[in-house]
Amino acid sequence: MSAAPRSAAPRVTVLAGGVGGSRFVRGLLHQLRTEWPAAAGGPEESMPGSGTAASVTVIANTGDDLWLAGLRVCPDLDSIMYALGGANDEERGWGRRGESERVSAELTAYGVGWPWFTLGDLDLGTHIARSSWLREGLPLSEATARLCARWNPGVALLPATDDEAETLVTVADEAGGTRQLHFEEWWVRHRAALPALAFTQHNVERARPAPGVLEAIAEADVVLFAPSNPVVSVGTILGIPGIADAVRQTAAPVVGISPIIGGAVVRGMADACLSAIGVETSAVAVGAHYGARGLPGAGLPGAGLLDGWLVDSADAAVAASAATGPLAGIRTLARPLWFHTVEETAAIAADALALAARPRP
Ligand code: FO1
Repeated sequence: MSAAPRSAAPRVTVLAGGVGGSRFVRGLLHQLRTEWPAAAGGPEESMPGSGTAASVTVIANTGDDLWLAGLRVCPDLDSIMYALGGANDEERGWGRRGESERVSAELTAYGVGWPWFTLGDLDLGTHIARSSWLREGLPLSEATARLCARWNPGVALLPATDDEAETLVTVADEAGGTRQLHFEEWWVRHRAALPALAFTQHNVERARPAPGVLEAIAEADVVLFAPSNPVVSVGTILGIPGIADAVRQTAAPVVGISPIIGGAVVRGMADACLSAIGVETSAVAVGAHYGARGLPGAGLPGAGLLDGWLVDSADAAVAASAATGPLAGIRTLARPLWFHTVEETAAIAADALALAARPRP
């Protein structure tokens, strides 16, 4: 990390999915405000929603996005915006607190939308506002900025791209062939129970990083991969042409936090995604999949991306033994990665920042 003077909080850019990503970023903000209260806009008590942007930029996955009932729905952007703006439904991890579903029932009565994908009444306000701005010709990044002007998430929230590059899941069909589903149908309707044969990002070759994304990576003091799904969240962000190379080329150290603990996913169904791309569900395998920066990447095409990799204490021994093998070139740190409270998450973020600050060998 370039020697950010003690008075200034480091500029941190996080690649994140929705639910796990927003919980991690909340801890990161807590940590930055604790270490740099002046620079980060005062104590957390005034957050969330005080509008004091810390030095954090979140690049959010947009592969889950879809048109539904004529509206553009952006699950990961909204999960992060609501969670950091203090409006999310903590139990579900998505959607709005205190939600109702009167309009959704009407849509179902008309056979509009997906009956198994609930668009809450308050949430619909977000989708209607975003869709109206998109119809005026505004890019998703501008619509997101306008939504955030109300919620004040305390970060710069950027979609990975303004273009539509939706994640499609290839599954076997009944006739011995294959068919493609939108990620949300596979994830919500089928709970990822249909074996995924492949994940593709529709039209991704035409997608470009949204304004500010490449700069946020190039100008960061630290780049972090949140403990989000390495295939359909961090992976789909990296799949937008130009973003992975920006990570490879940034002067900032790049540190990831494993979403896998002791061979089990922390949340969601990352294992169902990892098996589809032939990656074992382990902290070592995911770290090796991202690869060591400057060395030939194991999983992603091209050189690796990571300088550092946080694994849970349960994976300390296996990570240490992998230091000369699959994790060669990546500095690993083993520490508890289960997090339930903001303080626990802040401690993880602190260790990630400390690992980033260690001089490179
Ligand atoms: N997840 C569900 O399990 N069931 C739902 O009905 C559902 C609706 C929904 C509506 C808007 C939105 O932004 C997210 C929604 N989600 C729902 C969550 C969504 O599947 C996840 O947030 C991500 O796409 C997966 O990380």
